[in-house]
Amino acid sequence: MNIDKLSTFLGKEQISTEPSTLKLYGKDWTKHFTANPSAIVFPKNTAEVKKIVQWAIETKTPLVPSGGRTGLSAGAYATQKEVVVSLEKMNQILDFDDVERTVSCQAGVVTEALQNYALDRNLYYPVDFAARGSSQIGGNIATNAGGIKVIRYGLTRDWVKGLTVVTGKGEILELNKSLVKNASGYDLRHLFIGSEGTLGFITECQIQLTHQPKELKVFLFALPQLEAIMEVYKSFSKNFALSAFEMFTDVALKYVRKQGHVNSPLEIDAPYYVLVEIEEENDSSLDIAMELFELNLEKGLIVDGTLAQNSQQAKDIWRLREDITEATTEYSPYKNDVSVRVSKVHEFIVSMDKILKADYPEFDVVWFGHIGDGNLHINILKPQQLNSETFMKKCHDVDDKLFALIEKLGGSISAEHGVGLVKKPFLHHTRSPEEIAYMKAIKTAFDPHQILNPGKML
Ligand code: 2HG
Ligand code: ZN
Repeated sequence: MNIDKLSTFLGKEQISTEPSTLKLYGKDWTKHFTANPSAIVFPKNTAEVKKIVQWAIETKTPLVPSGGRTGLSAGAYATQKEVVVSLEKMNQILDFDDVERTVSCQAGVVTEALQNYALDRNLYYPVDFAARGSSQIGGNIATNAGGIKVIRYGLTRDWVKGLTVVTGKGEILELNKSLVKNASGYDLRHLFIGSEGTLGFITECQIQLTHQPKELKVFLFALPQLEAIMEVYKSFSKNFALSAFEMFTDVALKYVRKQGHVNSPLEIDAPYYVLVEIEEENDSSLDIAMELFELNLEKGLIVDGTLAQNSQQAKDIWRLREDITEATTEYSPYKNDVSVRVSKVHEFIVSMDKILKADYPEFDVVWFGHIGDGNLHINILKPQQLNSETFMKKCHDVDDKLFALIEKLGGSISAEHGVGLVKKPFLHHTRSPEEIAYMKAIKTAFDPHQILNPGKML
């Protein structure tokens, strides 16, 4: 069997065909797919990844790169007997450069470990999201992960100074080598960021760290109507470089409350909630924020609100937003993760609300997201008695309308979760035929044997 040849360069403990391991590593957090890998391998360094790719070329074996498996677009699923290459044993932080404040890591370093490494040096890695405890930096780079601080700190892309990759031809490339300035032609590093494992394996990276923010203040506001969301956003973003502006609905809150871990600190229930986080940059920051809160209350744009008085209260407010995914996962949600430019958010949410109300009257629809950067998550919960196939068909019927709206507004069918298998049929709503043709040509240049994550994205 082909797989036996792997043991000529990998240890026994680095290869598994155990059914329970196949099941676990053959998938990510996406629902409605079935894992079916033929083996899982666990390389320990770039040289081993290179050998695995060479073996895959020789044996014509498709490979699926796998990180923390927290993806939500099935980008890390092996459904066709592929060999899954888990980077989890490549979890070492290799070096810290205290002149540049950059850190070199292997791809399997967990996001939270990197954040803590930065904190230990009085520094900050600002890309953050609820899956921080499991997601890995390589996967974050492969999907250009966003999360809750994009509005202030940008995406993963903005923090990657250099990459080591193994292409589909089995070559090792060192891209950008941590340079700040480098005008020597195409920046191939950026092709690999967000490539979802279709061009090569990201094995090591250099990540920029930054200074820690000053004290963060967290508000939770209850809003009486849809129209208030962007009005409140405008009033706060005019006065502050916001570090987060997140929204969720009463339906989302209902599921988080049901879990029983955390409750709303507000006295009044409302259809919409926003979480606003600001950095207390100077002595008057908090006064200005409180004045804005009052003003919005007077205008009726906010009906209730609270400011976290300590870090525990701030954490609890954040949990109301961050726990939504976990609180709804048992309902096998069908997920959309869409974006429009920020100035179109209002038009988008008003039209989207109409579509959802008209087309999903029988389903619980949970919507929430990073509305300050134009990204909305729409989760349709599957009623228990409905089978997966019928449910998915209904979801796709509505997708047509939703994506037509996205296309009209010049938005994206995937803001931060990636294309994977889930959004592949809809890519044309966001990318022109010419763009898709260039994407395919780029894929072929780096992976001429089509062994890397075949069937994903394109
Ligand atoms: C979040 O923003 C994640 O919490 C997950 O991107 C979103 O579950 C989702 O749809
Ligand atoms: Zn998100």
